[in-house]
Amino acid sequence: MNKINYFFLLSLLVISPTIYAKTIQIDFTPYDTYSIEVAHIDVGDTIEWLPNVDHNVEFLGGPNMNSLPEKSGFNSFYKVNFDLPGVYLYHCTPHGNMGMLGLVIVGNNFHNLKDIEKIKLSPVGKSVLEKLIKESQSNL
Ligand SMILES: [Cu+2]
Repeated sequence: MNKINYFFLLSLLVISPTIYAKTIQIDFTPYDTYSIEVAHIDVGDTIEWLPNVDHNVEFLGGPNMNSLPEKSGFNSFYKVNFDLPGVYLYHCTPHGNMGMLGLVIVGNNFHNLKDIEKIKLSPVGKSVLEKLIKESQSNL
């Protein structure tokens, strides 16, 4: 292999994770819900939540409970890159008690689902979480 081909292959190896990683956007509906309530993504993908004056994103659980993404501000772009496979649960700080929740399933991996189910929520929140978990598993 000549030198030019070698560097070409090497650069392909370095940049390919960036090429294949996807970004999806989540907006807010007029009904105080996230436009995508159950997001299935691959390890390395990014989610962007669009700015909204009334809503934000606050993570309640994930595969590493000691290192959850920081809570977002209101009316600001928020983006999280997901490097760990597993289930993430988030809510909107002021509307979480009304069931404004979202799930992110990274790499089709449910190993920490039991921990997510143990997270303390309002009765409405619990019922929405149950619904979202069912939905997340029927989409497989
Ligand atoms: Cu909200």
